[in-house]
Amino acid sequence: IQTLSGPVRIERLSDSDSGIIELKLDRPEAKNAIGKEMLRGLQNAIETIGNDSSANVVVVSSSVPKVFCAGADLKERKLMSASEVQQFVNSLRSTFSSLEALSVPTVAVIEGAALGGGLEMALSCDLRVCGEESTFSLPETGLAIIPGAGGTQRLPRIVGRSAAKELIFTGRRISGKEAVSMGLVNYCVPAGEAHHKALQIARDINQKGPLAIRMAKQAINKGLEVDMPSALDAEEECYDQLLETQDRLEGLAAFAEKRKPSYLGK
Ligand code: CO8
Repeated sequence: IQTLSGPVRIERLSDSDSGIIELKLDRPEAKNAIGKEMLRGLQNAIETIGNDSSANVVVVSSSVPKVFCAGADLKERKLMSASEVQQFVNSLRSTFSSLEALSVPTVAVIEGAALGGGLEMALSCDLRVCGEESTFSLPETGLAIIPGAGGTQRLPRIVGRSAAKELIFTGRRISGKEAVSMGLVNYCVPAGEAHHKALQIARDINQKGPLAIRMAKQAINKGLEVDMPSALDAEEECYDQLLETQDRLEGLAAFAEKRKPSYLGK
């Protein structure tokens, strides 16, 4: 896999972890704030991962200590006209939607601050793991805007409308412990251990039938957007796509032979 450099890097792990891709935010001077260059980096990284059929799971993290992402680059934004802001935010929206739409699971690792657009990026991932010293907030209303890169829609779908409204109306910063108690993150672990925990989860996912994981993600995501009968149809369609796969037969053979399955993704 191509290793992208600049404020966004991607790296593939090796050997038995080779289906795991790391996407790392690395703009220390601005606490990973998302400006134009960072946005381009994210777009390239997501496109590269989307075109890589051997990727099975993506871990999204920060290389900068004590911060996941400080949100939109407020210094760059101050210099933009309203139409430039609109264009930028539109690109940010579609970038987060492409992240969400990756066919493979994504796990965000939060150690430190996940604020504004930074939290919206984490909300576009499938799972979130944080360190205890993390803080989460959507401070946009304090800046006289609203979370406009998916925050008003993805947050209530994850934590429920009441909790989401309180966080968005007040901009309150919450801790990792509170985040896990409201279901905003899947796990809150001691500070510094979130990446390790996310890798454990990624390894578990990477052992499973790769096509099954893709179909499970697709069935869940499609189903949540539609009524129940259509959702069950979506599940059936995804299930049916696995019936003719070699991996399904391998799963049955491995069970009968009491060994670990060896999946090929076909
Ligand atoms: N943009 C630009 N620069 C930033 C940002 C940012 N969001 N955040 C931090 N920086 C810069 C600081 O200005 C500082 O630069 P300098 O050294 O030149 O003074 C440098 O990063 C280090 O920052 P701190 O000294 O503040 O570092 P700390 O470790 O003390 O604190 C924090 C780190 C907690 C991240 C703190 O910097 C902070 O609170 N930042 C502001 C975060 C914020 O308010 N983000 C929300 C932005 S709004 C948003 O994301 C909306 C996006 C949705 C798009 C849709 C809109 C319609």
